[in-house]
Amino acid sequence: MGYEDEIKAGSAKHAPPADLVGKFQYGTAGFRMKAKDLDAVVYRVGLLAALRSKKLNGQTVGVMITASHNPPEDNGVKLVDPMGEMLESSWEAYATSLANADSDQQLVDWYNNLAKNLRINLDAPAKVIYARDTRASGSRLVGCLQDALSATGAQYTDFKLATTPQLHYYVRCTNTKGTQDEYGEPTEKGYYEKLGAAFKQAMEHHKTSGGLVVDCANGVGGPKLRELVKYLPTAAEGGIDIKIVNDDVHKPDTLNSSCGADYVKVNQRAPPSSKAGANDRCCSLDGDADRIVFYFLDEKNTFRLLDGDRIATLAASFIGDLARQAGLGDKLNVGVVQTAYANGAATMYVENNLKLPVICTPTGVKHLHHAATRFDVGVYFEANGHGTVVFSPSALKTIHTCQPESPAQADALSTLGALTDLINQTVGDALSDMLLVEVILAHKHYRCADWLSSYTDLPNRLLKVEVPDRNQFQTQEGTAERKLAQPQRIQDEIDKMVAKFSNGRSFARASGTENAVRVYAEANTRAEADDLAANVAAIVK
Ligand code: 16G
Ligand code: ZN
Repeated sequence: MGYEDEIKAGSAKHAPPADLVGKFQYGTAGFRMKAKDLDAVVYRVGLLAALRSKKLNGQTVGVMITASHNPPEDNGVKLVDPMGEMLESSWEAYATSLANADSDQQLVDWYNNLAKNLRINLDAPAKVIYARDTRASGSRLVGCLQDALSATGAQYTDFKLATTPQLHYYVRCTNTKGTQDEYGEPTEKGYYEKLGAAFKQAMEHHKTSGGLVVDCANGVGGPKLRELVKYLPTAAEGGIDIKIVNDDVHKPDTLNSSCGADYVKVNQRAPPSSKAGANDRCCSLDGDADRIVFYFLDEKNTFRLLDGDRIATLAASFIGDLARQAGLGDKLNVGVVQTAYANGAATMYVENNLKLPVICTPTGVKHLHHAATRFDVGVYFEANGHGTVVFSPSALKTIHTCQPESPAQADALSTLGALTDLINQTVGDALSDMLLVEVILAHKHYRCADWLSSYTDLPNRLLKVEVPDRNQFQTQEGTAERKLAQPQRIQDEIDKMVAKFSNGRSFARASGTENAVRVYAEANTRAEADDLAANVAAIVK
């Protein structure tokens, strides 16, 4: 059978639900929906993965099957480019068009058209690697993917269960192996060894204090963290005393249910199952372990959240200090990238106290990541806990070739060097970020309360508004989603409403992952923030 017949045969096996054809959309995090509707989409993403790899001369492309923090019955699929970054944005439209082909023949035609328009040699080799989270639907969807890869003659490797950031890591390692940019061993063991060794180096002469309770959202982060722990120094050796909770991956319904980073961030409370006492350091991962938030109960038993903004400010301040201590203060420009959801107080703290530049981008890791690469050291985090730090090639060179002039400089350089390995440079990684935070807290002799005290958050509220068609809500270019271009009437009304609140800030944007509009509001007091959010939600509705 020729490839066209193979593609058609596979497509016939994985037909899309008729009522959804024309509606599939490669969004902020790829395709995401009820898992039962996803077979055809995954099959077609497999075709595109093969095309992408062929286009890139057989470099390895990744496919991750996950729906992250969404409910257990959902699933999703996204592509990872060769350096472990998100799929190049012009290709998102190709993914959308293949997903919406309304017959097997049309799918083949569009596949051929893409190859022709993009000048892809269909005889070129293709290499694809993939993994999935713990969702029950994952293995069935992997079957759909494999059918597509077989039909296109792609070589493929199944990394089975992995966190999303692990897959990004595997992709980059595979493509850089044997080059001067070698990123690590493309194996699970290689990932743990790299993080373990970097953590050990960064913790030289330092000790963590108190334990850390890690809520794994009953997702893939649980078993992976259990493995990682084997590569870390024990608590007695100065490592972290980690207590893992919510790591049941055998009851699929428990995934992200009343636990995990999204639950904690959205509800601004600890998981109801939490037994943590006052000042116990806690953190929560999401279902695919690319997001993390920290929290604790203060002396008055009040819940205190340390979200992505807090991790960004902590990391930026620490790295800025290290660069100065290493004598590289004027050689490394450190900057912070946030989205419109960053608390206004965090932005002011970075600009006024840390004296570092801040860039604001639209939501979605690809935007933040891209902007972060404009700095020598770019710290990017979404408030929801997704983020990382990227070091430019020249920053890496500076750090690794600098000759220290004092023991203090040598120490700072060694820690900085360790961070470049500890931090997953490909994408936000909850496990890597968790270790980063632990290192910083140990170096600064901080408890959570000290970390929290660096600035005071402005009271804020995030609401979700169900709307008939989210696509009617278009943001204005260049405003990083803080203003709507369409419907203009709604933006005008929001502006008028915000003007009634002192220090008020509010915006509405269409979600990239659900058919809803999100409303964010910030104001001087809790009551005003709630009031502003409710009023803006009413305008949007
Ligand atoms: C996706 C994004 C996440 C973003 C979220 C916003 C990636 C890998 N993930 O999960 O960064 O915060 O979407 O969701 O880019 P929303 O568009 O529904 O608000
Ligand atoms: Zn996630």
